[in-house]
Amino acid sequence: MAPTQAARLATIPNDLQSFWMPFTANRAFKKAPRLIARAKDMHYFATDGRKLIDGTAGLWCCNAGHNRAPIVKAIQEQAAELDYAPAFQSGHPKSFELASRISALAPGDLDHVFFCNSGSEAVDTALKIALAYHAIRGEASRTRLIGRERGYHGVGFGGISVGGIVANRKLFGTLLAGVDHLPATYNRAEQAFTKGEPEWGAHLADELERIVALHDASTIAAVIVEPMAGSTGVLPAPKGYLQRLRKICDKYGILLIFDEVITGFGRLGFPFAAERYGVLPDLMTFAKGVTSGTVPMGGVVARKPVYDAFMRGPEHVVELFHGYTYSAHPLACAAGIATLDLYRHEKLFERAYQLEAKFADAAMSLKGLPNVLDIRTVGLTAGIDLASLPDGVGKRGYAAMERAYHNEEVMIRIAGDTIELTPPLIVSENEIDEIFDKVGKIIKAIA
Ligand code: PXG
Repeated sequence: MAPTQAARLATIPNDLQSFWMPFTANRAFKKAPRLIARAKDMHYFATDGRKLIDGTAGLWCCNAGHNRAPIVKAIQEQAAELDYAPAFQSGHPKSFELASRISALAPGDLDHVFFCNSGSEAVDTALKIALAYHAIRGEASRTRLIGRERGYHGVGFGGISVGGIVANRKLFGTLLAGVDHLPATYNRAEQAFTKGEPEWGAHLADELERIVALHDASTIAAVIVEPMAGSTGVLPAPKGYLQRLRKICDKYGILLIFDEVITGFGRLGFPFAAERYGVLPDLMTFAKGVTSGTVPMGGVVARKPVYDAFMRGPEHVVELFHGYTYSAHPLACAAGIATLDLYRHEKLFERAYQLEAKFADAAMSLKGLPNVLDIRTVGLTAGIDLASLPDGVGKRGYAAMERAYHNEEVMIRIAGDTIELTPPLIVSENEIDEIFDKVGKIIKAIA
């Protein structure tokens, strides 16, 4: 007999098979699950009660730490007051408040905020705004988008097209047409064991000149880069690189997009990396830290001239045919406002700035351990490259992650055989030492 509806709705907590987990080795995970039940401040608690220190702010998003009372309260109150309101042709006050707060925080005339629900959506939104911007100004031939090798811009078709990670691209067809890529900025021989921005590599921005010469500026809409490539192993921009990219974009009328999904909201000791580097992009994406990971939210901040270019024609007509059901969702807006308040009250961006040197020293203390090929740091972020095992790229990294969860009680991220550490900005000096001590033990154990 078929199960009743009630039986089908009942929870079946011990079945791991139904959930096709994202970016996860499903079979290995389901044999030895790494389950998390709750979290508080700097810690996760496993389902068996063990307390793990969070070395990664979730997935680079919980910048204020976990389950912070003011954010939780704001979300709870918002859910009780207004669960949902359409953002198309109507609005709720907190969406305007949060947009004003973000534009005040963003440098220069990055003054207009378009909301979506994730970093991937933010990237696709930014790319679409760039294309439409040129089209409405009568330069519809500017359709080409330029990304970068080793770039990560989420998993939408736009994002994987401009992104530069082969595994994220190779099975998904022809992607967007008319995309080209700058070379990655990482070179181990020139940059190994650099704290902060490497001296070597600014000249790689000049590759954009080569791309312009090949395609002609009249066909190029935008260049998108992460100021610090996070997902591919923490690759800070070389000194002067972003400045050079800005200059070349200006020379040819190409829009510059900074993907600040990771670097936004304090990760590099500033509200946005654009400020750290003194370079103003035309469009800037954000997500993750805007709500400290509590409610999904992403967005794009546009400079005034970009926004103004759209604000013409008959006033009853929609200016940009783009948006999501959950753009500016009330829960996300409430969470965002409370998160920005918390960042300000606890001076968490300044805290990240002040802890940067300590964090870099702690990371570099692992130099010389077995298989450590390079360590890179910037802000409260570190990437540690380990030599791959002869029988498979990523196997040593996987072993590190398993050991971290099961034995050392620390949450780490891996990208292949690179360990990434990006703790919440509330991390204390002692906790920085604790995290790197544990990672040191793991590296020795899997040697
Ligand atoms: N742009 C950048 C620069 C990102 O880092 C995205 C876009 C996409 O965001 P969403 O919200 O769609 O996932 C990201 C996401 C990791 C890791 O450990 C990094 C991300 C996501 C999950 C894991 O490297 N970055």
